[in-house]
Amino acid sequence: MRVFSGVQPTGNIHLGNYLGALKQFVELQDDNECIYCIVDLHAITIPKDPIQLHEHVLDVAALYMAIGIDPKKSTIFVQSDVPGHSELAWILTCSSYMGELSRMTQFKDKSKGQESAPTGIFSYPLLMAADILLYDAEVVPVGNDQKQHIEITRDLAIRVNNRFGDDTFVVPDGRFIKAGARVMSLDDPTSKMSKSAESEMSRISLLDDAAKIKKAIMRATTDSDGIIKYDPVNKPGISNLLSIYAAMSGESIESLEARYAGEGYGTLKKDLVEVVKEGLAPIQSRYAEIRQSQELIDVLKVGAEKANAIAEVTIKRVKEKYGLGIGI
Ligand code: ATP
Ligand code: LTN
Repeated sequence: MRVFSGVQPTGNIHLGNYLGALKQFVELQDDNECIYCIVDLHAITIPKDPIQLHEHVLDVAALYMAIGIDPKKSTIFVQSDVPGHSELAWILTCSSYMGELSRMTQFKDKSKGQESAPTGIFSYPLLMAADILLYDAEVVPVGNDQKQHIEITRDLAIRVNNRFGDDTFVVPDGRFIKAGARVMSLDDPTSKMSKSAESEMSRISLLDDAAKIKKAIMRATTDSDGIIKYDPVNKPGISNLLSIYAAMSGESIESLEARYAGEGYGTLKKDLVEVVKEGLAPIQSRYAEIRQSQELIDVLKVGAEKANAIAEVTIKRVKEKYGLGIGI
């Protein structure tokens, strides 16, 4: 199957992004044709410092490789290096409705009805649909928060296919992460771990050093009844730590509950610090090596060439359907 997904180059890639999305990217690459993108055009929907944006693009690319995405198996590239994304986004804009875009929860949350809401936030889903449809992707691994974006991508593909024929677009399916893979904030376990949360103690970023990992975990909010039990509704803090522990170590939550029965939260936290440190150490050392190597730039160049070769075929086909250009 052809798999496509993307991550925004916004820095602070955290355990939630890793366990919820990126780890799946690695697992899928053995049996599928995977294309992984760094979506810098999406990042500029909110103004970014150009130097920092460029650094973040390379950070994410290096992280992709450091977690195990193998450029020999998967295509890794930067969205703005393939002009087809912007081109198809415009064509899709002309097959979309103001109403359906206005109903997107991300737009409603971020625009809050203001006159000054950026147009890029409004048309964000069309660029995301273009990303996916450009590569005839069949499967799109993403977090649950992206469900609405996958739905509108499908609606657009079906709408265009109804007009021009089923050979225009492949209608993609989302592959959503399980509820347990949702990592919650460490200092407020009722909200999700997020890149944009102000408090550094709310998250563990993949590149955090040992001291920061220790501090964030040891300070993580828990309840006061002292019982180590997985119960996300009544005990969100300890449940979050158990699920991070399980995801990082491969041990089941039941087995952890049994092993820590009768122990205090401090013991569990101390052990979790070690598990997270050990889990991230190999990623961090690979990252340090890749981030400064020429190999990184070479991988992105080859990736952009491979992506362009696929994208050009789709753009030609779609332009023909719409009657655009002179067929060159
Ligand atoms: P923001 O701070 O803007 O909310 P984010 O941390 O949610 O950002 P994204 O770039 O929107 O990060 O997400 C990248 C991928 O990681 C998406 O597929 C998303 O669903 C997933 N993801 C993000 N946060 C979590 C989380 N806490 N648990 C599991 N998966 C997550
Ligand atoms: N909107 C996504 C990022 C994204 C994406 C994509 C994911 C942009 N284009 C195409 C999958 C496929 C996010 O915020 N996580």
